[in-house]
Amino acid sequence: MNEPMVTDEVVAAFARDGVVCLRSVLDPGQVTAAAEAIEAVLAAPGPLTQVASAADDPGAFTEDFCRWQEIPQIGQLARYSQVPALAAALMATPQVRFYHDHVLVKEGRTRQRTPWHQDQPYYNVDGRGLSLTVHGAPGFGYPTRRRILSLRYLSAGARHAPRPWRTSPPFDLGELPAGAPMDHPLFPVVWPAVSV
Ligand SMILES: O=C(O)CCC(=O)C(=O)O
Repeated sequence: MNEPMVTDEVVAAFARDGVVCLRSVLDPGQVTAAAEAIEAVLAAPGPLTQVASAADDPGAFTEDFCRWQEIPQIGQLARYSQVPALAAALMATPQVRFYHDHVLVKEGRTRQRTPWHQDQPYYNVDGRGLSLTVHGAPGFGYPTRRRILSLRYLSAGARHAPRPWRTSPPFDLGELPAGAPMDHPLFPVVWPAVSV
C-alpha cells in the first residue's frame, strides 16, 4: 500500500514552517495539462495579466491570474485533482475553497528577481491560512523558460477582509460583508470533493 503523502510530520512541518515540498502530486498527464494551460494563458493573456520585468530585461517575467473558468485544464487541476485533498490535509481544515490560479513565467535570461515578500497584503482574506509565508525567487539565467501554475486555496477559517487598496488579484464580491466566510461562486468548495 502507498504511504500517505501528508503524514502527521508533514502537517506539523507545514504548521511550523508555512511551507512543505510534496513531489509527484500530479501524474504525467496532469503535468502535461498544466504545461498546456500555461501555453494557453501566454497565447491569450487575460485582463489581469501583467509583465513584471523592465522593458530592457533580456527575458521577461509575465504573470496572469484567475483563468480557471476559461481554461479547462486549470479548472480540472484546481478542482478535481488530488491537490484540494492535500490542501485540506495540510491546512487541517474540514473544508477547502479554491481561491485563485496564478501563472508565473520567467523567460530565459530574465534578470527580474522576485523580492522577498509575503502575500497577505495582496489578499482580501484574513484568518488562518497560507499567505503569511515569506518567499522570493531569483531571476532565471538559463536559456529555457521557467513555468509555474500556482493554485491557491482557502481554509474553512478564511474570512472576507475588504481592503481600501486594489488587491492582487482584485475581486468584486458585491455585498459579501467583512468578516463573512468566503461563500461566493468565485470560490467554489473543492473539498470535500463534489461530484462532476
Ligand atoms: O516565483 C516567483 O517568481 C514569485 C512567486 C510569488 O511571489 C508568488 O507565487 O506569490
